[in-house]
Amino acid sequence: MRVLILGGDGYLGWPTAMQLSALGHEVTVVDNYLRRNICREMDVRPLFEVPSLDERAAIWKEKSGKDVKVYIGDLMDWSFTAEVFEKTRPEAVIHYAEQPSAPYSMASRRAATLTLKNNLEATANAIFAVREFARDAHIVKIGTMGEYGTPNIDIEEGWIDIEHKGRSQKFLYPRQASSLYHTTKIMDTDMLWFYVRMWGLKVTDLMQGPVYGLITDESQDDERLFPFFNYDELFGTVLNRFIVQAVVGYPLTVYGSGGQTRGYLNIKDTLNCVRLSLENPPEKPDLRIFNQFTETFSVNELAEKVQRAGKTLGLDVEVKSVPNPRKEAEEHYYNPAHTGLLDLGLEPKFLTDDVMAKMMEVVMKHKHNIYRDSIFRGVKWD
Ligand code: USQ
Repeated sequence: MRVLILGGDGYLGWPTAMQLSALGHEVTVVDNYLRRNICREMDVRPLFEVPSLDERAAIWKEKSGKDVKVYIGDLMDWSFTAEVFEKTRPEAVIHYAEQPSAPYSMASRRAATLTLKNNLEATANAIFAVREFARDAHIVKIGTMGEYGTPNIDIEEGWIDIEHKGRSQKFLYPRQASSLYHTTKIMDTDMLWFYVRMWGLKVTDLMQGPVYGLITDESQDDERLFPFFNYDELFGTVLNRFIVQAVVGYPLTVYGSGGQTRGYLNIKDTLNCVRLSLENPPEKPDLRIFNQFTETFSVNELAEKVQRAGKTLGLDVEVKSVPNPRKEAEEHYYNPAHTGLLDLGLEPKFLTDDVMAKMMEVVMKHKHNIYRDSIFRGVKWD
């Protein structure tokens, strides 16, 4: 299949590109290095330097004999987007090309408008380009579980049947996010649903929880192919942060009372969820939604697990509650459905002590790079 990956430089984009290329798909990646540039601007650094996309494609070619085609440019620029789609004529488009940090989106007016513009315009241009150059392409979009927020009722998989005054209809499940970044993902979902109704697109919107992990099958024997791994407050997801904090002896930063519960998944499962969605496209025009996570944990549970795994490596891990910089419920009901991807054949890789210890071992090798000042900045939501 000709697959176009938007946002191919990121934490998930590059590992996805390698996996699909290894499976024999014809892969093209696009990126404008937005995440790298914001990291530089905000003085936060990935755990290890990551070669440019062109360099990584060359390393991958050397290892696998397979080509990954690279375009560097901005998807907010229509002429660039049109050129990429016209030359590629993708059969599937995987859309990761968004500013992915909730704290960054709340850091300033400039960061907020950048997030709004980038995320919505990239999505709109991708939709327009599919219509013009790849009419039958299946769009696989990364949304977020954060679109739903933490309602006091069970979370369904994207849709809910509403009965009202004796009549009923299926609607998008109610959404109420707790950051501007998450709100842009709600807007993306709405926009996709609108164009599914208008133009008959085929879309899979993956409501993904926070991802953890470092190594995927294609990068395990070559660190130059590792993903862009953040552990700072802005771009690091909580478990990745805790693993790095454990290694460098920084007390685990549990925000507030630590009862915040989310659905988590291993980066290897992200790749498999995306692959399964790709291999099983909707048969007719549709907005198909899957909740993409494998296990739910509270922040306190994660901290305890990291503390225990650290012990097996001789690390004395301290856990410390810090005043929560975010506005979010710290104690809440959380029961989201997640059967769609399991039904497609997902075999989850659960969070074991061994998985965490292996991550810690890799992080230890790069301990000298850890920039302690970036671990907690306290970006306040209000
Ligand atoms: N948290 C802490 N301590 C920390 C960092 C985070 O207690 O040092 C808490 C947060 O307050 C939150 C939970 O851990 O309650 C998860 O935080 P996170 O930073 O791992 O996740 P989040 O900001 O929601 O965003 C991440 C990704 C985002 C993705 C989202 C999925 O950055 O791109 O969409 O996870 S979800 O959370 O399900 O919306």
